[in-house]
Parts: sequence; C-alpha cells; structure tokens
Amino acid sequence: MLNQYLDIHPEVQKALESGKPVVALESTIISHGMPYPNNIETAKKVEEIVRENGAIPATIGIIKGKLKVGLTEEELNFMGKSKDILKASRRDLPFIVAKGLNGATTVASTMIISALANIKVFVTGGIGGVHRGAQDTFDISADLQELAHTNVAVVCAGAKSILDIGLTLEYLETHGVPVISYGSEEFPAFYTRKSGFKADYRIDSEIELAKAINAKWDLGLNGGVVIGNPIPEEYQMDYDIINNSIEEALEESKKLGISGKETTPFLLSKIKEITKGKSLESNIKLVYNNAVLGAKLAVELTKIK
Ligand code: PSU
Ligand code: MN
Repeated sequence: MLNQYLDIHPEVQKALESGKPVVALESTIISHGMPYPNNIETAKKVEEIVRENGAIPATIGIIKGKLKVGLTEEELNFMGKSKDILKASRRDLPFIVAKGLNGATTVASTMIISALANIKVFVTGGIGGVHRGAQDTFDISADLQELAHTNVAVVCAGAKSILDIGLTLEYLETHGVPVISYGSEEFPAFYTRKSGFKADYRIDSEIELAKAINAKWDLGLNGGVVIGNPIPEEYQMDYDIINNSIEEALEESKKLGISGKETTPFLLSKIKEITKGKSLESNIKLVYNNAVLGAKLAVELTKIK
C-alpha cells in the first residue's frame, strides 16, 4: 500500500482532490544546497511566492522514513537545521524508508514522490547533469534518468557550469526530454542567462508552456520536461567571474578527492566562499523567480484539464 509510505499534508491533499494547482519543491536545496539560516528563509519565502501566484506549495522530504508531501513549519525547520539528513536520490529511497531515516530529496527523488502524489509541476534551482570529465568518472546525475521517465515538469534556472552543459543537453536529447528556455533562445546557466548553448524550444508564455506539456503526456510520451527560466538580469553574475570561481572550486574538489554525492554540495559551498556570498544571493533570487513561473504554469495546467 502506497499510503504506508506517503504522507501528504492535508492542505495539499485537499488541493489535489479538488483539482487545484500544486507545486512541488525539493529539500536537498534546503539541507545540502544552502547554509543555515538562508536555507530555511528561502524555503519559506518560496512557499509564499507559490501561494501569491495561485498555487499550493508542497515541499517534499523524508522524515522518519515517511515520504512527506508538504512540510509543516516545524518539519521545514528540521530539514534546514538537522545534520542528520541524508541526501536521497532514487537509489537511496528504499533504504531510507525501510530504516525510518531522514532524507532530503534531490530533483530525481522529488520527481518520483511528486508523481506518486500526482503533482505535475516542480520548482527548483538547478538540475543535476553530466559532470565535467564524466568521460572518465561516469559522474552523471540520476536526475537525468528521472527526467527521461517520470512525468513531471521541472522549472529550473538551467544547469551550472560545474556541469558539462553541452553533454547534459545531449544526454537529455537522447532520452527524449524536451529542453525549453522561457523567454530566451539560450538554455540558461543558473548564475548567468548566457550559457553558449541553445535550448530546443523558446516559449514565451505559461499558456503555451502548459499546452506543450499537456500534449506531450496526452501523446503517451512519458518523461519530464526541463524548463530553463533565466535568472533576472539584475541578479545575474558576471560571466567570467563566476566561471573562474567555478574553475577554482573544481580544482579544489579534485585536489581533495571529492566524489559521488558529495560533489555538488561541495562545489556549491566552495563557490559561495570564493564569490564571498554573491553566488548564494543569485541562487536565492533565481529560485524565487522560478517559483513565480512554476505556480503560473501549475495554474494553466489545471485550466486545461
Ligand atoms: N543544484 C543546485 N543546488 C542543489 C542541487 C543542484 O544549485 O541543491 C541538488 C539538487 O537536489 C539536485 C542534486 O537534484 O543537487 C544533484 O546532485 P547529484 O549531482 O549528486 O545528482
Ligand atoms: Mn553524481
């Protein structure tokens, strides 16, 4: 029985039952992607923005083995403060659940739990992807395989250049995952609007976006959609400064022999250190921007159905 594992917040449950728009949010960004207390402040503000734009937020995480869809304030504080929360991607879910542990969900596992709860739109900062040097390390985020299979639309600010953006886009193409850029030709690079890579499609309105996503699933074309929403001009970082900082962080991680699931959190915190907190500021602003688009998209999708 699914209910044995899933624990949907009553407000979210009610919204889902009455066909109201719901937006899923992940928790790895809270527990492993941002420092305390910025993480909790951001998570709360994101929920507020989702509400202001007409949808119900459902932050997803695992507490004592339960797949939580919608966290209480207390649970959100716990996710942001406790050091006892494992980064949980697809392969980790069964063990965390069976042992009754706490887990922060990545893009992949948030998509899985969203799909179990029948939530169609998920807002995050950046997706995982093919890491630079993956030709040797095979380090490719499980997020990409999830996008290949699971029917959730993911609003993000693109992929950062800690990843190989070109190879990430190739991988998504192979698996039939549409990559859209919202209001721009280029697929955004998280901290900057520019990446040097074109998205497959440019879409300029939420209605158009909702129609395309709906058509995909109506056609039985299973899998996710990546919606790259460029960071607003005023919050983006200088292209050369951020890329030099990323290079420096990558070198440091190589020197220290960082690998596996530690890589992304290490790089994020190192980049924050190198940019003296500027990257974190941009990160927060781009998530807010994504929350607006995700909520509007969820509203449009419920209008179609
Ligand atoms: N990018 C960010 N912040 C994050 C992540 C990515 O700017 O917190 C997290 C997301 O949860 C994503 C995960 O799904 O990192 C990818 O980790 P990995 O590369 O280990 O699959
Ligand atoms: Mn990895």
